[in-house]
Parts: sequence; structure tokens; C-alpha cells
Amino acid sequence: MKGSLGFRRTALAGAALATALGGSALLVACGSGQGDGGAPATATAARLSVDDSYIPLPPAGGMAAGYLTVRNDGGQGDELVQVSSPGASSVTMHRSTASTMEQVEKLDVPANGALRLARGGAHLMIMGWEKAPVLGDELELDLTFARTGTISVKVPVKELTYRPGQQ
Ligand SMILES: [Cu+2]
Repeated sequence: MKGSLGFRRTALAGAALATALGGSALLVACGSGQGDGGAPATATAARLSVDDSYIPLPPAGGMAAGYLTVRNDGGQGDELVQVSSPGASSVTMHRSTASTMEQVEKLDVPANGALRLARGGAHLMIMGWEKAPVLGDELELDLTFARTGTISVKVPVKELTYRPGQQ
């Protein structure tokens, strides 16, 4: 599943940037300047996309894990700072340690790299489902990044044993 992609830029004049880019396919949106943390608008800004997202079907519609990969093709790092969903009352970020797991406030998305949420590592915990999920459902997750803003993705509910790349 390809996630939808959101860009926000501020400060740089759109016309000047468009000229500098010579009409390339890079999407440029002019931000309102409100509430986006004043991220510097440079040619090396974070460029995020979300891929390989899935939720293993939780037993009896209870607590579920969520996994996905956030790729960053830009030269500036970003941070995942909040996740929410219209279909679940609570989505938190966790990191697994040797013996347990702990909730974290943010997860780094390195420049020219990726944040991977995967079994045994960092993951999302999803609770308070509005409707008990079944195989084939999709849950919208709204991923908020410190610089990029919010990217919404539809995450499919898969078999408990599913792994990405598997049919
Ligand atoms: Cu957890």
C-alpha cells in the first residue's frame, strides 16, 4: 500500500522555488505559516513516504500492533511525534527492549534513511477500536511529523502471522 504524501513548506517564495527547480515534478505547497513549527524550507527538507503498513488481526478485537516504514528521501531528518486514528481511541508509539516495551514520545526518521516499525522493534499500539476489526479492513492512521506535518495512511488488517512481502 502506498501512503498518501504530504508536504509543507514555508518561508521560501513559491515562485522563486519553482524557477529554481525548472519545472521538475517536485510538489510544492505554500504553508499557511501556522502551527508547523517553523521548519526551515531548504532544498534538502525531509521528503517522507509511508510503505509496508499493516496491522496483524488482534485476538478478539483487543489491543493491536501496527507496523509500517517511513522512508525519507530528503537530506533533513524528521520525527514522528504523534499518531491518531478516527477508528480507534488510542494509538501510542512503543519501543521494545530486551524484556518488555516502553511508550515513547517520538521516533526519529533519519535523513536519507527510514524509520522501520517492525516485529521485535518499534511499533504502534492500537486500542479502543470503534468496531472490532476483521481481515481486509483498513484503519486510517494519521501520522504527525515535527517538520513535514500529518500524513494519513490506510493500513490493512492482515493475518496474525503476516509479514510484508508475503502474499
Ligand atoms: Cu507495545
